Amino acid sequence: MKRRDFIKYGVSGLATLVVGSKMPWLMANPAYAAVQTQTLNFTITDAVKEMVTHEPGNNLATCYFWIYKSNAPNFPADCPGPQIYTTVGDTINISITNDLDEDHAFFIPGMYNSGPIAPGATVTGTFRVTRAGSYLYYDNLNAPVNRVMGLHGAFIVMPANLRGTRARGGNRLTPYSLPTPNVQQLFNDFGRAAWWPGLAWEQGDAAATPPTLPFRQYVWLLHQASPVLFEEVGNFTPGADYPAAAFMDAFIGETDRPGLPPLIATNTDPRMAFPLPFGPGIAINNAFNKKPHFFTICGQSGHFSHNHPAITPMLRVGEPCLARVMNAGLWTHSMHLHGNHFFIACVNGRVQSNLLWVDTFTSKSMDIYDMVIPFMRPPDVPNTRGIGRADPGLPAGLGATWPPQQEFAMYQPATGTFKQSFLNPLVNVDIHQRQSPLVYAMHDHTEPSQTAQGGNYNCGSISGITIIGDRNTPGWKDFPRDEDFDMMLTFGNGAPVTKPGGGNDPPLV
Ligand SMILES: [Cu+2]
Repeated sequence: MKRRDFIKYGVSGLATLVVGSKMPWLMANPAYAAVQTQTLNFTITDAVKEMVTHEPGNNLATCYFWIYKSNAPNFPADCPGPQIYTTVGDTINISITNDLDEDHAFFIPGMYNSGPIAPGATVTGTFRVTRAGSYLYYDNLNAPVNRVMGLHGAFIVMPANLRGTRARGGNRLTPYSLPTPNVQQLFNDFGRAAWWPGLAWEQGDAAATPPTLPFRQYVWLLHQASPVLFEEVGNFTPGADYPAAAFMDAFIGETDRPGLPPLIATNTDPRMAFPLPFGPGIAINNAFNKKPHFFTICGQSGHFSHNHPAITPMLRVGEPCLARVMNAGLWTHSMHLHGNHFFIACVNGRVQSNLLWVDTFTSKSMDIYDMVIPFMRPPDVPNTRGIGRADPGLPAGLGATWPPQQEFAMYQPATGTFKQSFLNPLVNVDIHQRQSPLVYAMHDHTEPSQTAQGGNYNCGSISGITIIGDRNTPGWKDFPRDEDFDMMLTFGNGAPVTKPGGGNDPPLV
């Protein structure tokens, strides 16, 4: 274990490498911190990352990782490695240096395999991108240890033909080189069919505030981390592989072993059981369980993923988007999105013929699926005529149910709820939160993933969708936003935001 880097947890752009010059829409979005390149110049190294929780005594929780670090461009160390966006037909040069003590590799299924890279060695190569879709790049040696230790990242391939992909005219772009007729129909219908008002997936709107980018897509790269087990692997005999079977048993095994802490869930972690001031406070020691303590999406969790504009789509009704879900870890997730059902367009490389329209889908270890989120008006808003149809309104005098005018002016808790500031105990702040825009969660029904270190509920694997406006309701293109929300939105879209009907929070008292 060398711990070359310390990674600070928090909101920053998702490090993104863009191969080629065909993705100006991606380069324009600062939430991705995208840099254009033809060469993946990585070092396989290690780092300690500050995690989402604090441990007793107010220490930062940390976790040790093995990582792919981009040298040129020089990106900050992080787990996962940088997102890589490419186009079919691109040629990519590779230079990978192994700076760790044992053999490692760089592997993209069906496209590139470095083979073992000895400690201190550098492997170079070139390969051509052949198939559109969502992929993981990862270290396939000593599986699954090296991958789960953090050596993985998202590899996204866009189709080469930007003018519709099923030959005959009028077809719109899908994310695939050979979409099934039903996938093609879905993407053709966005922005055209009466029930999908607004924009096609490939359409942007520069005049919107903030501007809407075309080809809206998000990566939800799922991972789980055990600071206890990962540190043990990092401290293992230099040059020797940590036994994979023992790693899996410690990480996801279900049997308790005599004399050892029960391997059930992270809430058996004695560090978190009775922290001061509720209990005696237990000193940090090495007897904690080796289960996952942290559950991340693109390396972030809780607030940091749910409010990250490159992870959680913040769009208007009529601005459909794609979320590419990939599970680099060993845990099974069951991910439930609120507000919209989504279409499962591709599962493990197979573009689907029968598009399931669901609100929950299961992701097992190494599963990759694409979900198309229509960004329709949430159908559970009372509506007797069907999805997207004109709203007959509430009983006399109560107005319409959509747009959600009640939420526009509602604060929860109510305005005037002052609490002592976390940052400055001498200051009270109004903690009210406007119920507009509309925030819907994606949470994982595999419940332990919703915590961190057995406590801190909602510091786990969450993202969601946020509906910031409506392209189909005259006069309500954008919903009111307060300035704290605009901070995120501006970060995610680059352009200064003029908020419609919003207001500043009251001054501190
Ligand atoms: Cu749910």
